[in-house]
Amino acid sequence: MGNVFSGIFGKLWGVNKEIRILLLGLDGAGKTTILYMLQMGEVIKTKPTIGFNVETLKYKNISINMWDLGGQTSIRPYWRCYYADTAAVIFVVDSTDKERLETARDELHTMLKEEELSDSALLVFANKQDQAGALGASEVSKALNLVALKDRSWSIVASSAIKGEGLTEGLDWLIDVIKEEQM
Ligand SMILES: Nc1nc2c(ncn2[C@@H]2O[C@H](COP(=O)(O)OP(=O)(O)O)[C@@H](O)[C@H]2O)c(=O)[nH]1
Ligand SMILES: [Mg+2]
Repeated sequence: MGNVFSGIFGKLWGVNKEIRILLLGLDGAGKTTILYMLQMGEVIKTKPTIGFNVETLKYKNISINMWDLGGQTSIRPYWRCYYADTAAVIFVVDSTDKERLETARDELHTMLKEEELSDSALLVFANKQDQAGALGASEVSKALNLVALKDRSWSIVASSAIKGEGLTEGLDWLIDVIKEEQM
């Protein structure tokens, strides 16, 4: 029986599957730029996000509701209001912002302790790789202490949102993991 059902659902997956992904990270990391680069393929002029932006992206037959939540200190406590039913978190880091990597690490690990995110996959973008002095993905990974993450699929991808580099590579990985884990 299990096989019959998973077979049917497996076929349905590509047809009308809708998933929710959250874009999180400190303010200025590049979340909004990534959202609109993925959706429209172009760089838009961003303003600090107060509240959130949400866009629906069609990607590989899947409808992704991508929520870009404001990252300022004062609004970070509200991130948790959006955690339910989240297939994945994309955590964006400004790889040039060395002073705030520790803050980013703390926010990330605090967030991942939430019960509602226990099944969510994690993709980290080590963003702004086009900038001189940007830390590489492995250095950002170390600073965020990603190896400490247990029982979770995670990956880190070097990206430049304004050049559009690394974004689809990251999203490809994420969608494959979500498909595997939810089928
Ligand atoms: N050089 C560079 N600048 C970026 C990149 N991604 C975002 N930015 C810039 O960083 C600033 C903050 O980006 P934004 O998307 O608003 O960050 P958010 O607060 O995380 O939503 C903007 O001036 C963006 O143009 C990137 O990959 N490289
Ligand atoms: Mg923003």
